[in-house]
Amino acid sequence: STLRFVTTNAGKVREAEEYLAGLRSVEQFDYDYTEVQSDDLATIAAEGAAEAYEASEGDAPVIVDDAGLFVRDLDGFPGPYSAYVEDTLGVERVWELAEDLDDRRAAFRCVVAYTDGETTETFDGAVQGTIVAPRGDGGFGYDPIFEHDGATFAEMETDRKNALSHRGRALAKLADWLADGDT
Ligand code: ITT
Ligand code: NA
Repeated sequence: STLRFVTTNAGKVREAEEYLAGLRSVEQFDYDYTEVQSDDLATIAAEGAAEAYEASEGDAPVIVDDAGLFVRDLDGFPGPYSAYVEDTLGVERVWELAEDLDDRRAAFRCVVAYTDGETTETFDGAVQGTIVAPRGDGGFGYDPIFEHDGATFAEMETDRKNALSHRGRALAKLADWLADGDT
């Protein structure tokens, strides 16, 4: 069966397709849901999923993924504003802001919300890393400035990023939950 991934971001869809291969087929539903004002990714994702399910044909479950990059010594900036900051300042400028910090530790966080119109569930994931000067041309978004275990996410193949990443961890929980429901 099919899951509709509600997102404007094709990079997220590629990762979910690889992760859920064999369990569900994933198709992109390119719909820009309302991001409610909240600093809680789970609230944003769950409300987005409910709205998108209503806007969809309603014949397949939907998932929404809300993610962000949280730099510790910038008080969690850009956090829930990560998409806006990528579009306005850009990734290079976020690196320049972090460059002057003594401690450049950061985390990616992600919440995947699932709804089939009756049941709604959220699954979260996080990964710790360090902000570095941009390297690599894979991935998307902030991947070139996020280093984990000596490589940036933009230097990794999708399956390696998926095995470590915030999204991979959230998708693993979703996959377990879907597999339980199938048995
Ligand atoms: P949708 O809301 O349509 O899904 P988006 O790209 O706006 O697409 P988010 O609001 O979840 O998605 O993304 C917040 C920001 O974080 C955005 O700038 C993304 O590029 C970035 N981001 C999310 N996941 C990422 C990842 O795995 N690697 C690098 N950057 C990521
Ligand atoms: Na978004």
